[in-house]
Amino acid sequence: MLATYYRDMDGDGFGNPLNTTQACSAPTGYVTNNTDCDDSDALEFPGQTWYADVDNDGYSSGVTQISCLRPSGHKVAVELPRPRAIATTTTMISTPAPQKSATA
Ligand SMILES: [Ca+2]
Ligand SMILES: [Ca+2]
Repeated sequence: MLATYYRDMDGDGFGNPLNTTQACSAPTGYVTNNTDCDDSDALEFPGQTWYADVDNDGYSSGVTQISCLRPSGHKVAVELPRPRAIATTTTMISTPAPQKSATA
C-alpha cells in the first residue's frame, strides 16, 4: 500500500511538507515526518533549543528559546565554542560513592 513520504534534504529527520513522494516504504532521503520549517538547514527543526548570543562572543547569556527557525542572535549548543556557557542547564547524574574495601 502506498504511503506519502516527505523529502529530508538536510538529514535532520524532519521532512519537507512541500516535497513528497508516494512509495510502499520510505525511499532513501525521505521520512514520514513533514514538520521541517527549513529543509536546507539541519540545525533548524521543530523543538530545537537556541541559546542567545547576541554579541556573538561564544558565550550564551543563558537565555534559551525553543523554535524551529533560528531566532536572530541565537546559536545551538554545538555552535558555542565555550561549553561553560551552557553547563548551567546541565544536570549532573550522581554516581554512588565507591564502596570501601574491607581489606584496605
Ligand atoms: Ca529535514
Ligand atoms: Ca531542517
